[in-house]
Amino acid sequence: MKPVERWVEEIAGETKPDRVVYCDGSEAENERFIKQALDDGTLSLLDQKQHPGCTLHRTHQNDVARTEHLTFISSKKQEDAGPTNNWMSPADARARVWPLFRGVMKGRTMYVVPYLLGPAGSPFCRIGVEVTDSLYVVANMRIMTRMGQAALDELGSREDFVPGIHSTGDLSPDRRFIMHFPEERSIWSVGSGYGGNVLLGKKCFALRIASAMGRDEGWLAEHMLILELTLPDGDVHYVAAAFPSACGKTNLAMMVSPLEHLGYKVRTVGDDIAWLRPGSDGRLWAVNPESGFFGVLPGTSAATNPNAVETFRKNAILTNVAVTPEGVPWWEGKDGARPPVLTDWKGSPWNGEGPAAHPNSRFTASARQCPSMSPRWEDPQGVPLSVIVFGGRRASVLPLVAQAFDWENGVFAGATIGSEMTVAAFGKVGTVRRDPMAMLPFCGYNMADYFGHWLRMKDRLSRPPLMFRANWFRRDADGRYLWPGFGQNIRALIWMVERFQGKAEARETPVGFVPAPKSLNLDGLDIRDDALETLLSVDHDAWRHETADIRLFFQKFGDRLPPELNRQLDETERRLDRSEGF
Ligand code: OXD
Ligand code: MN
Repeated sequence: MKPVERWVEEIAGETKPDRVVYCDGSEAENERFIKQALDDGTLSLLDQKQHPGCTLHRTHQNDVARTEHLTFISSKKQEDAGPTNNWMSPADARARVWPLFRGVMKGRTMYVVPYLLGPAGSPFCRIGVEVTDSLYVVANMRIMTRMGQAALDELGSREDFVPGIHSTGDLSPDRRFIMHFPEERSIWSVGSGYGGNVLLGKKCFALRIASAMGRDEGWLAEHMLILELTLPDGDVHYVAAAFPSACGKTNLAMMVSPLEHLGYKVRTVGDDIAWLRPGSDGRLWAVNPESGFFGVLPGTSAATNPNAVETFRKNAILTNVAVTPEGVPWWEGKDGARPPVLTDWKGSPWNGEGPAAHPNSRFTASARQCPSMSPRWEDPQGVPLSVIVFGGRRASVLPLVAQAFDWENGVFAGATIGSEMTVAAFGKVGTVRRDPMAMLPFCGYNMADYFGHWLRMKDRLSRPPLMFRANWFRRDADGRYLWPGFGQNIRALIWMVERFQGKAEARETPVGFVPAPKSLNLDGLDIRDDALETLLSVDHDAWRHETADIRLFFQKFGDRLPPELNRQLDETERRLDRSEGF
């Protein structure tokens, strides 16, 4: 018996499914599963003329987003999970959570989903096996990962797969747990049917478990999009960018270049997760471990993201959208007029109160259907990075773009990035939630050690990418956005890449290099000079508050924080003092 079969038998012995089905990922199998899911109501068909092969799924109303407070890192020692993660000891996990799996699959089928993260045969490639009692999970994993026979072939008799156990359980939030065991590299998820909690290849493996693997093996698992930017001279560059959830990563990754006629082309490599490793050439190489998108629908239209619209036009799973009586999906911000009659995301007639689609409604669609994919998106070697961006959503303080002085200063920039709370998030509106490298909910170990890992990476990079802060969300005194965003963000990306080439001019500020006057390509863009000035300005008073707030944030990590980061903070304050009035 192969190790994977032994493990499956053991889990089936505990969860007691009526039957066990190994998934091969084939077209025929998928058709069978979809038919079954349509019959049992897990999925329903959308209008097949406009959306061939597309289905709708509604989650339970109390189960519509990732539940960070029910997500745990279960390392032997609490300090190894660190101050930013919820921790439960492995013994408590056994005692409190494991009993929820006992007999939970009685009357259900247990599907065994073998999958690869990263292209088969790539040095980046890793293997996972998820067992689940949800056909919705199987159908999504088939799109999001390289699932089925290819993974079984790669697996052979190996033991080094990441096992993940998922059961929808009874969907009670009181019995919902998303557990990660970074030391033994395994995952348990119970009581949820929402994507981010149950597609165990995504946040659970590709970020939380993979970040711990990366620490031990000398690479990085990051919450980053990857895009390809081609310049008019034919030079091709790759950019990885970390932004907290809901900052438009998918839109940036799939951007349509408004400067394509001038030879500036953008193509997509990934929209959410990047695995990064130093190459023998001293550059940092990146791969997208996923093979599909699980993107937010509200606000997605032909105007904001035409490549996404084309990607989910067919063979997609739409979750928690509204529908017309004909089964045409609808969400706030979709193209065209709002249809007069809608069934809302809960399945009730929409009465005009509140959003018709859930604000976190999603599409799951294959990257192969995305018109903007780069020909290199599945390159087994990955793509070499010229630029790393750390983004935040800030109405003030952060300039549009600022280049870090060096690697250490770049790690400091990433470690201190944050977003202002919006009404949609918990906490006080306007206060800043620090979200280092956009990994706050996704780092599988102590973030202080994670910063140290980032710092040490430099020793293996003789040609490191340049690092930048970016902020598309700066506003004027009346609350209006100063920067047009979306495709126009390419102008900041061009400047970053031209810095890497040693071409673009910069002006030094206490918090990094910002574009010198006229060094940003603003061709055809209507933007006022004073808006541009504010976008590129460094407000000393605001930055003093910022550094004080960062100091408080760093204190959370105690002695474990690498001393380089406090040194960077001190130096930032000294530069602010020295350049008073500048
Ligand atoms: C996501 C997230 O779903 O970051 O990608 O929340
Ligand atoms: Mn994400």
